[in-house]
Amino acid sequence: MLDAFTKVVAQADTRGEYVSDTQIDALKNMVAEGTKRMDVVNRITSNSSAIVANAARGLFAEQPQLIAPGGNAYTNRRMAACLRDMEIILRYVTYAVFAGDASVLDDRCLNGLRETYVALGVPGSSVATGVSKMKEAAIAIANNPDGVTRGDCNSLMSELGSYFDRAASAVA
Ligand code: PEB
Repeated sequence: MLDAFTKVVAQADTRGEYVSDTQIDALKNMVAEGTKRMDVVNRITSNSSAIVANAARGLFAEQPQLIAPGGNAYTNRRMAACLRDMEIILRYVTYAVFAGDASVLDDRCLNGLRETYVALGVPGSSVATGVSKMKEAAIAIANNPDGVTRGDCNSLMSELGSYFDRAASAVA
């Protein structure tokens, strides 16, 4: 598992080089802008139940076959497993934003997830739809200007979005 700093070190070490000025500048910027990142993690974390529940509701409204008899979220056991999976994915996305690096998400959550869903007969494309609904909700919450000092959050929001996209495309 890497973060933005250890990744730069690992890459430099592979080439046998010192950390470059460009990389130092990028990391300096990340530190300077660090409060925004922590705010994003905090906001998503404290709204995680609503993000998961609303995304699941939206998914089942669009794909009612999932909750119909025989569907992949039919019976409370499968419904619980589905909500839990979405919560797990959201949690790993918050770790990736926190670390500024996708490797924790890749290694501990997404690696082999598609194969798991194939083996279980769970439709990966439906999971991907649920993840993209969490993406919309999480960005709306993280990018809400109320109650914070207004700043430019565009690159942070696109980074956040990219982790959800990564999760969705890993299972779709
Ligand atoms: C991945 N999900 C399920 C299982 C596993 C995962 C390993 C099998 C074991 C179990 O049932 O608990 N576990 C999960 C994950 C990590 C992990 C992400 C990462 C670290 O360790 N059903 C739907 C939706 C979708 C869904 C499309 C969006 O209709 C999910 C939610 N996952 C779902 C369901 C099951 C499951 C298991 C229904 C149960 C399948 C079954 O037993 O029939």
